[in-house]
Amino acid sequence: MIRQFLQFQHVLKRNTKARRSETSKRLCLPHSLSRFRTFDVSWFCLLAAILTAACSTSPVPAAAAANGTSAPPNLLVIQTDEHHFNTLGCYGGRIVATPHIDWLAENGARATSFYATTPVCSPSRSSFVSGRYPQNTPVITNNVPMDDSVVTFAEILARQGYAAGYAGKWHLDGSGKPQWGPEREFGFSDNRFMFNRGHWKKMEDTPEGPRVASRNAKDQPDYGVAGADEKSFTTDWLAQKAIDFIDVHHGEPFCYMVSFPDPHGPNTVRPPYDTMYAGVEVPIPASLDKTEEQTPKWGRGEKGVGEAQLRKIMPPYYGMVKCIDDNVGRILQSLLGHGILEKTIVVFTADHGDLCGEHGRLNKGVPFEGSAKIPFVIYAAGRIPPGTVVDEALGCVDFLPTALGLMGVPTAGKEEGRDASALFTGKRPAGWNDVAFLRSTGESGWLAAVSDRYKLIYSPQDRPWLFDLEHDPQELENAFDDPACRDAVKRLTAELIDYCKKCNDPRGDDPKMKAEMLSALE
Ligand SMILES: [Ca+2]
Repeated sequence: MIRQFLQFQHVLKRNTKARRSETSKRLCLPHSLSRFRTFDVSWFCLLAAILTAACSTSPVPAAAAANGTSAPPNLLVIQTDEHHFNTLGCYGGRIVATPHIDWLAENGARATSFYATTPVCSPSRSSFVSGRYPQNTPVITNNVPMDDSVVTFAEILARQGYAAGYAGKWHLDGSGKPQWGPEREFGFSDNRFMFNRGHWKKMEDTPEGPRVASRNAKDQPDYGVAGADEKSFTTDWLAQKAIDFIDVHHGEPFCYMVSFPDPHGPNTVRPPYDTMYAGVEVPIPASLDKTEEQTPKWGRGEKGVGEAQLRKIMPPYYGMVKCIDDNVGRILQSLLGHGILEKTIVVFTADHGDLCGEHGRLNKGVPFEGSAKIPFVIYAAGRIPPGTVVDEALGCVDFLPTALGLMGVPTAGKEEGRDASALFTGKRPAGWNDVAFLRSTGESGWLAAVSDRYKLIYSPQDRPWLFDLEHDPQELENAFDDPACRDAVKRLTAELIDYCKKCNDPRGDDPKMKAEMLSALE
């Protein structure tokens, strides 16, 4: 046990060092003593937590190896909302210590180019649960109800005998708000704690069922956080629902998704997280103030955000992330306590990002990295080698075929995403096509093809843009006309044309974009 603890310590130290170097290289975050102090305090807590876990249960990796892959694994998906990947340690974050999410990455896999198929809530979620592109679910923008014919991963697994449930924000049943336990379950048969919409902060259980505990003067639910504690704060309350489900179903195959509405605004969180990062030096993105020439037309028109506002709104955002990580720890501890962590595939991801000031913007909706790239961490003992890093571009649409591929369960055959499970198990197939497709909601109309290195965007508003993410990680220069990028432009354009045909994307018929695509092939 002590030997294993020392191994953990060694591995985590090595990864921390690598992360610091990666962070300064890729994200240009300024180093600050106060931030390291914050990290080091949490680091100490992390070691204590690991020691506790190591002493109270069997060693996870050894048990995983012994367990093999014969039994049907459980699937547990933890999703956040509007979450910038770089707030997590395993994605280079240095402000918030996220030992539990990092543990999943270090003992499983981390995807470094995983994208929201549409970087807006409802469409992204529809692709994630169905493996289909948003136009075919047909949730192309927020509040469109998902079609009855859509088959989710929960429905496929329920047909295989899995107990299935969901807690938290769903956003696929129209505009109802909060709308508890939507009638259409899509296979998540225990959806008592699913709500359609809203960023509620305080929940309660009543004899009539769950409800938002914070109420306005007219007794309507509101986003108030006053009085929320470790039981009623929404993140804690939802994590408890996941734990309750595990307590009931740990002896049979199960599939559960818990969808936290944080760290989406409002940027408020319960104590002690509300003041935990009050003194931290908020990094100011290099792209906060950029020229109009550096800004594609599809990236303009927002009111913008300044340094002072970022310094005010980011500390509670970090607090929300810390609360999420602590609750991921609680859920993992529950799996450990029942002896089923090694039998459970655990996924941590988000519906889309939050620019957090990058490109002078907040929120999402554009194809920039902070908006469209999301964390995707997956732990599957005995299936995914610890410390796996998948750099190939993937999207939400690829989740269902990939997860079921890892589980050895056939899909419904309606999916448009790809089974990328071989990338995660280290058996990279020869000739894997490194491309993911992204599309905007209707308002903007852009269409993008992304690889590990390049991002090509066509839009009705502007000429095509190409970002070379290796040479220009801040996405400030249009490399479309760079002769060195000619092959990348041609390849990604051909892929995009093919995708539009195969996946019924009407953007391929936009006269301006179509002409530009054909011209790029010449
Ligand atoms: Ca969202």
